[in-house]
Amino acid sequence: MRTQVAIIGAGPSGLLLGQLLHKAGIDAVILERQTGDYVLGRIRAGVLEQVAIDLLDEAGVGQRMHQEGLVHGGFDMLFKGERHRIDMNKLTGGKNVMVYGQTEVTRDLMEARAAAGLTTIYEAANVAVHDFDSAKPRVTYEKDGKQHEISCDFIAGCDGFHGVCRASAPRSAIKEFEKIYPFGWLGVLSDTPPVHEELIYVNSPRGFALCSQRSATRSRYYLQVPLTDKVEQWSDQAFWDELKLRLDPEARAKLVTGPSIEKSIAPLRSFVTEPLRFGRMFLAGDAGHIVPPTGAKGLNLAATDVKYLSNAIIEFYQDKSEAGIDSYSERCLKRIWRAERFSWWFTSLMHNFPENGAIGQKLQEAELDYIIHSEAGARSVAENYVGLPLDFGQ
Ligand code: RFL
Ligand code: PHB
Repeated sequence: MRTQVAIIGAGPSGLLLGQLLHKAGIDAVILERQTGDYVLGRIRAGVLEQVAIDLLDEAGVGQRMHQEGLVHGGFDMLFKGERHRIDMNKLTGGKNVMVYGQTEVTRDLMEARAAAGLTTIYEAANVAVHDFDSAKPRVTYEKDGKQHEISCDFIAGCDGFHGVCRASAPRSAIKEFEKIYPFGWLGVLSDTPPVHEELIYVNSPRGFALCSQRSATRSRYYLQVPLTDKVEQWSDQAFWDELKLRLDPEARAKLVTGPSIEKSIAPLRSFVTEPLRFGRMFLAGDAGHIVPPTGAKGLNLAATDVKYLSNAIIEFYQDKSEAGIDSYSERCLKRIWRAERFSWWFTSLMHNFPENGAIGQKLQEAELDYIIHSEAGARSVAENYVGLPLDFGQ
């Protein structure tokens, strides 16, 4: 088989890239290791920045998002038992975020791809990338016991943190930066009304908690837990009991509990690969970087990578220019490091680090107190949370 762009991975990065290339008349094939249902079953991101919203619109898949997504102009920070609102909208001159689950984004993209009759090969086993240091890259894979090969002009590594593309880059050409946090997030999804109309980020001496949501009837909650905890150890009742202990009295009284429909533990890490280009292979999204989820930046960063990558590939075919592909890595990395800094800082501020002792908790509370009483402090949080403008620092 021959295509212009072989995209590895049918997560949000790969699907969005496929859609944007299709709009520009560029042919792409997507190879995905899992089934479509498996991809849709992964409960992940919930918050979209304006940049991601605009891009989904550009890809022609924004209709349901605008109908069902919830526009949020602020969020609460809870510490020392009291809640304080960060009015993002006011502090950023009118910017908001949209609460719309990654599952829904993925579903919209999958449906658009199917409607356009574009090729996605699910359950592609042993995907391998070859000759990306030449003008004739190839991808091989197995499907239904048969070996297949795709020749292409470019390979887009949209295959997440555990993917094959980054792992295939020459070790001498790649630098990796990593921080692993000593805790994870235990997440529960439940068909219960959210405890509050906006998100609540909680700093408590018992550990971080987050009250998020997917709709007026579906909630998503998270608890900081030790990395040694196993999800089987956490009954629904134990989860709700612990969440209540981390909330303020009003939220505790209002919290509606119910059976979990999904429960999982995610480790937290900060990770960046440099560069994001290896000849004719590019990394985009979680394949190139991971942020801890505290700032809700992962999916949004993936969307900006894809925006830069699709523009670069379109420029290559339409204008016969390599300027975009040459600057792809550097452009993305600037934005990635800014989001890495914010996600690391927000994680450090909101979580319990037992190794920092009682003084650590007091210092976090003093910093939180500064943020909510200083317009400059609050604005800094707000402008990062809604997402820095694409031309920031240019
Ligand atoms: P994905 O979603 O991991 O998709 C990669 C796809 O590649 C496939 N794959 C392969 N296919 C073929 N051959 C191989 N060898 C392959 N290896 C892997 C995989 O099966 C998969 O389908 O990466 P992508 O597309 O770059 O998307 C990134 C986002 O998923 C991620 O950044 C976000 O989910 C992060 N994140 C959040 N981001 C936000 O912007 N806002 C949030 O509120 C937010 N909350 C979260 C999050 C991530 C979380 N977890 C579980 C890590 C909350 C959590 C709990
Ligand atoms: C979510 O709803 O899954 C979510 C929201 C905000 C975050 C992380 C995750 O910072």
